[in-house]
Amino acid sequence: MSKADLIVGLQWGDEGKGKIVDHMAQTHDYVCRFAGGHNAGHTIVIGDKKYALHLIPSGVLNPKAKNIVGNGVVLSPKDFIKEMEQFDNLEGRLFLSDKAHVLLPYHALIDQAKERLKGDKAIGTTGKGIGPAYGDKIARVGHRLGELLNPEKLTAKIIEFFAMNQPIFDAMGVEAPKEEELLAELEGYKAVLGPFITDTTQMMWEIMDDGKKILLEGAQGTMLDIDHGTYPYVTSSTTVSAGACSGLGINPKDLGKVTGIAKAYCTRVGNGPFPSEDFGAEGDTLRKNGHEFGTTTGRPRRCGWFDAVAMRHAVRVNGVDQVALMKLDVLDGFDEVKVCVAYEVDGKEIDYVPYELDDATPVYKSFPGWDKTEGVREFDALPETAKSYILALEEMIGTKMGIISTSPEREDTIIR
Ligand code: 2SA
Ligand code: MG
Repeated sequence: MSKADLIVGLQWGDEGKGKIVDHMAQTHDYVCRFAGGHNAGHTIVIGDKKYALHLIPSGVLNPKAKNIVGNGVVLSPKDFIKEMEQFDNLEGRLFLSDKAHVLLPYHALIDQAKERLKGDKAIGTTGKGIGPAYGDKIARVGHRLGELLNPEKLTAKIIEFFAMNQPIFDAMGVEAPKEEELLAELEGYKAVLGPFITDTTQMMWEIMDDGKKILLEGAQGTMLDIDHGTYPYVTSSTTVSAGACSGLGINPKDLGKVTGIAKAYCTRVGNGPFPSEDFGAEGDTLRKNGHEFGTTTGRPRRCGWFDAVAMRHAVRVNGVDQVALMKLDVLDGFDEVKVCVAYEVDGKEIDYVPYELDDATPVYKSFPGWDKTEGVREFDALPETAKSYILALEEMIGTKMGIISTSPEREDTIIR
């Protein structure tokens, strides 16, 4: 019987999970996605080839690994098929849950329409239709991948759904799909995806019973979690470790080592509170040095300092065993580095994440900067002030920084 190791984002996404998942995927038999959709995304460069992964698990780049997309995911057949085209050896290595919900083009149209209608209250979504697809699931009017195996029946259900809700769609300027076009589209999806659709819940139980090494790949981050993030400026899935259980059909006792991924500073894309955001030159330097532009949407990311308050919250919610601290090298060259160690809310200093972060102002502690950590592969070889920074972060969040990344290269990683 094996337990599944887990990787989760501890901030607002984009923490650099891709580098760690790719590294760990080399030593696991199965890599499984449990939440989110193609709003996730990271680029992997191997030799002279670049792969864009949004929903196919990162094990796809390890020929010996198999990949499971669990029931907690919302899957866009159109985008998934496009992503599959980068690989030619997926038979027998890729398994899609028959209970995963289908994200169709109209979900993206609804997402974009709702964001337009919200004006300055927009969430700043990726516009991929994630919220509307999960919305249909929760409202029990969604469609599951297993239904794709009967395109005629699914077409009839979708056409009926639009007919019943036409006034709402008219108000949003979303046109109903034409029946014949929709049928042809769904038949095309079935032809490609049909062979990969299976009961992945049973499969998870079997591979755990067989003692296989399993890696669960989180998407987005804790502060985007539908319950524990900065609601409503969140995504629509359970991005924290508990989501791996509901999103794959395994129980909490099946979870093994939880590795939380965090940047040595902090970013977020889209709207919503970000207490340690820096609006000045230092934020610009972080964006420039960190190449902080969204993988999925290309949007410039909002940049700021490491938030130890939100990190303590994330470490506890996820049950993190070790933190992988990413992009330490982006802080090279700063005279001083700041850490948000508390929030001031209504004139009071608090050290926890309150109901709302909108009015939280950061209380900073400053640390002496350093010249260069880029490419360092041993902890003891780091500049003294960089070591002090890391040890201080460990102290503040009460968790070991077992992995420290000092560049995008696989080898530039300190393991402690
Ligand atoms: P949505 O499209 O409904 O999920 O958007 C809701 C909010 O969640 C934010 N969001 C993200 N923010 C950062 N990174 C995202 N994806 C990463 C990428 C990958 C990852 O690099 O693409 O970290 O897994 C991501 N996805 C959603 C979005 O900006 C809204 O604020
Ligand atoms: Mg990313």
